[in-house]
Amino acid sequence: MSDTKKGRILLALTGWAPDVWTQELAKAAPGRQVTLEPDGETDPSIEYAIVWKQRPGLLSKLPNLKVIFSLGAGVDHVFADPDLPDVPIVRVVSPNLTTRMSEYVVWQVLDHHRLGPRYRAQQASRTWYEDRDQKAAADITVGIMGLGELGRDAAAKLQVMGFAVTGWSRTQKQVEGVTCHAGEAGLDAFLASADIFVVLLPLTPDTHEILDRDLFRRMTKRGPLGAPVLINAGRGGLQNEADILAALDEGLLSAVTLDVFQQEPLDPESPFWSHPKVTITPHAAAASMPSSLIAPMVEQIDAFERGEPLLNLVDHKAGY
Ligand code: NDP
Ligand code: OXD
Repeated sequence: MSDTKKGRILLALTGWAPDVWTQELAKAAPGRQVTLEPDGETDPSIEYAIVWKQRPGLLSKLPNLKVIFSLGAGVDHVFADPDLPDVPIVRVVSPNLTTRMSEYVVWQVLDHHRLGPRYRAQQASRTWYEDRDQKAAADITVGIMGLGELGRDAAAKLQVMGFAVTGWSRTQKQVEGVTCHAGEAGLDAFLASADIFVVLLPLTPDTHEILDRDLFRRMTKRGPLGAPVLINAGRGGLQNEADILAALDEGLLSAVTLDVFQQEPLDPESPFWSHPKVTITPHAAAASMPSSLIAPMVEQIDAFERGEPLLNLVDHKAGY
């Protein structure tokens, strides 16, 4: 039976089927009332909103909204609403998601390091060509853009494989075994430091299309892979897609893996699909899983109602 004294939850999703989420909410919060958008507009009993790409203007109409929970680690989809109310935003920080993201990063770094794209092309053309100039992981430096929850875990796991790791963040960080650079002042040294660049940045006004021709030009071309490899598992809005294609054709980049795109799903006509130097995954690096995300959110709501502080809060000013 639902307890009407407990704040009601609004679930507002775009592009994701709601059933698995409502089922998980029913399991994790049996005593709490849940409304599925588009119902609930202006409902004064709604105190919490759990969202993925909520409809712009929706949240500002809720008179008693206390907290917004993002169903992603990234919150650019929440800030895309120009009428966002000024309430705390909690984002996903989950060991389950972090682990899957690091699996993706290690998989893609190893794939480029161990010439996966070349061997798949050779197989397609039935070509037997043995490369005798094999590098070890220790010969390769991986540069991680974004040393947050995901970047730090990926850095640790890449080091276990033997890679040297450098990193870049907004504010100076200290991460074991990682040469850390920060801010605009540290960007050139960072870009000169690595052979494979892994992007785990949030999309904010400061990082919008940071992956452009100018940045690729500043990356080192002296490493064992020749031109650098780019792996973007952050957000599509971080990348200038025309510049990536031009950089591949000009040899500023040797190969890219893209999990995220400016427009998702990626247009079937996009040149990325058939480019021989491009590996595509469909925003699948680390999916948000109801089974691992909903129970901790409900626990946070219960704790908040007991007067405890919210965890994993987003900085509204920084945008992440
Ligand atoms: P965090 O907020 O924990 O870390 C973000 C990192 O980026 C921090 O190190 C931060 O610096 C750095 N950063 C932010 N702005 C700048 C800037 N202007 N210049 C340099 N560095 C900057 O985020 P997470 O690690 O949890 O997640 C990162 C992103 O990964 C998410 O925002 C999301 O977009 C993406 N993601 C993608 C998924 C997928 O399936 N493809 C799944 C999950 C997340 P500082 O340390 O100084 O704050
Ligand atoms: C996220 C995502 O931000 O899945 O968590 O992209």
